[in-house]
Amino acid sequence: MGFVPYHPTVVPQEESLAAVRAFREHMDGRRTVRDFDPDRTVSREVMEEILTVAGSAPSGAHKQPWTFVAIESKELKAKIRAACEEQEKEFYASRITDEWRADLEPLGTDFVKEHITDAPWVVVLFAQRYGLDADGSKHKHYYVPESVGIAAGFFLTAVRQAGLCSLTHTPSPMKWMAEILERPPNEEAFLLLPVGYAAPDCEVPNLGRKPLDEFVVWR
Ligand code: IYR
Repeated sequence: MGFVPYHPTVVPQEESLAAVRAFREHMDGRRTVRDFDPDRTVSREVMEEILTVAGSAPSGAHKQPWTFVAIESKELKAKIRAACEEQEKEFYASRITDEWRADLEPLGTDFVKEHITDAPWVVVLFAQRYGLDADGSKHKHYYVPESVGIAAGFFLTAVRQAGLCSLTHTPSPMKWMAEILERPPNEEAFLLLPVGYAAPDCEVPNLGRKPLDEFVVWR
């Protein structure tokens, strides 16, 4: 591998504040969207850029322990939706606790998952618990949830930059996902991320975010 010189673009201190403030305002506008416009498509080219950003995330020992399955096929999306809804039906009917139900109430979620068939793309992010070469040999991956979580964050940020919306959906358990998508045994489904345009009549919960002094400690 070796080393190469690295000279990142230097932003002068006086421009730094305006630059990060503009980005902060842009990111402030990101919302989790559950109502997608089924009539607006997103090109594969746009998806490639978003996924390239996601794949640029740092990872344990640079193992890049993620696989993004980008699904456009209507049949496959319908199959995944049916499997998710079967799972979620059981969750909302019996597995959910009273406290959990109360916590989800303001978000208005239920077992119906239109977003999986309405969004033009559904990306399923898999975590590679270990590396598996074509010859069947295994090798170690490190800090897998941390690495895959960071890649998901990069993905959501790129989706926002592209003027699109997404949602982090975590049907659980999700063992069947690897079967539907024919993934190898080292891969475990981590997140389901629909991507598309918000429907014209889309609404989101009227929620705010914690102010800095509630989640930052300065020392
Ligand atoms: N996975 C379920 C329930 C759910 C759980 C949490 I925590 C949420 O923030 C939202 C939903 C579902 O997708 O409906």
